[in-house]
Amino acid sequence: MSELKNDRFLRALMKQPVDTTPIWIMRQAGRYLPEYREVRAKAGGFMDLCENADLACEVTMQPLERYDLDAAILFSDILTIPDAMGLGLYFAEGEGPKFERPLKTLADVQKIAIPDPEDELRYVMNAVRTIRKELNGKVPLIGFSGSPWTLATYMVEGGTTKDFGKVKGMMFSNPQAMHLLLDKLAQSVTSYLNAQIAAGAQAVMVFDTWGGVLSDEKYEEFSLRYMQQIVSGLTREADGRKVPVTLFTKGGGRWLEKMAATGCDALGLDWTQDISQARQRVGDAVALQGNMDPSVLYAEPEVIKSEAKKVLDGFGEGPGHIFNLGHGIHQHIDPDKVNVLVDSVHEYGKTS
Ligand code: 1CP
Repeated sequence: MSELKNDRFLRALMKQPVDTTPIWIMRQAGRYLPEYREVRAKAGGFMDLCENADLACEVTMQPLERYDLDAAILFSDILTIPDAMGLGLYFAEGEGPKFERPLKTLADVQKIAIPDPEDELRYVMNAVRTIRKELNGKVPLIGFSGSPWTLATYMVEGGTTKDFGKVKGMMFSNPQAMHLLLDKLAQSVTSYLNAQIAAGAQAVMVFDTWGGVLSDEKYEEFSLRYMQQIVSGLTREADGRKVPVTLFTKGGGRWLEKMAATGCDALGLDWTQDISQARQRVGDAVALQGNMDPSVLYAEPEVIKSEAKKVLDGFGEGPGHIFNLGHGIHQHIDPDKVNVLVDSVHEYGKTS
């Protein structure tokens, strides 16, 4: 494998000194980019993009051609695992992801099997291998998965939800079914991420987008415990380098210490958390990734620069910060605004 030319991102995740703060952006390949919309229209559907290694590679590279980003992220989706479990993922136009066969009962959960990442999910591993080759050491490649709880919400609800009625209903009325599902998902995520690492992913991130809707007690029992199981089962070194793992619970500000205690290397922060307070709470244990409000990118360049500076100043001096938005970039952002952000983080990050 080729030598890594820019390892700022990996160094920051390991809390090693860097020349300036590294930056990447959640959902950096996506609908705000006209070149993405073009390839997606040609491919037919979103899953057609994910299942074709050359197209997945092309859209992964698109933001790196426009911006001086310090990491690439595999173009795929968290819902590949439930799809491989046989739930029948489809995208209804304008409605987001849906499943043909959501899980309703313990018997449904008992029937699902743990997918073999080099079989049902081989298309993802092929994309990882193709992207690593194409990157040729330019920047590191991030692999990812959803957290068991977050995947379970889609699998039980059958799609996006606002009230989490069905999945919380199962959690309260049939905890045995929920725990069996979460355990199967934790095993699946662990082997899926380890396969991505074997295929060439140089860091991994677990997206717990919906952990924040749980109470303290339920978060520990139904989300954190299974992320802990994953962290404990991951390959932590490959090709003579550490493979850092980042946990991101959106709305998880209450639980940073507990998340850090899983043994992960970094925590993703959403924008509702104060990064300097977060650092005081956990800074020695883990690196921090985040956390500018994605909506700042609707504002003029001067506002973007001053808000980015606030995040950098908030983290303060010393290593262990990866700049990012507090959640994915919005669809209607002007792509030129991203250049303003990336360049100002690199410029101002030199002194902080
Ligand atoms: O119409 C389209 O072109 C599809 C839109 C789209 C895209 C671009 C979806 C469907 N997924 C993706 C890519 C994607 N999803 C990436 C690619 C890499 C990158 O960041 O550039 C990643 C990391 C994800 C992860 C993902 N998918 C999450 C976790 C992160 C987060 O944003 O909270 C979640 C919750 C999903 C589910 C999903 N898939 C797609 C959509 C629109 C959604 C969200 C649905 C919802 O809000 O419930």
